[in-house]
Amino acid sequence: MMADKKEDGESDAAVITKAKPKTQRPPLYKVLLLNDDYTPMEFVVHVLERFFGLSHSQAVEIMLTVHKKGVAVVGVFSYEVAETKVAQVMDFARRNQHPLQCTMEKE
Ligand code: TYC
Repeated sequence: MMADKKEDGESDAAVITKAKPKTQRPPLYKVLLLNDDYTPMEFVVHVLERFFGLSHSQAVEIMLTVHKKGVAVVGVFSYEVAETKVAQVMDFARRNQHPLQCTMEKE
């Protein structure tokens, strides 16, 4: 074979392969608050401050978004944290006899 004759399928194109380590991040979950016609606005604001650590103005803003649009994302958390927040909100609403609904969904 001649010195620089290529074998079948061989080319001069440079192939650069970089090992890309695939870091596995745990999936995140959005916690959603749903609107209803009965839960008082102040109660929702209190829930957002108490369980999500929001400032009063942030809490009012999100409550109003839910009130107008029907739903809003309150925060994004790991599965366990999201599950705990949903349980805390649902339990607190139930104990205060408000129909407030809080759910989570995979991001
Ligand atoms: N719509 C309710 C009212 O008019 C207020 C409200 C806001 C309820 C947000 C639930 O997630 C909610 N009193």
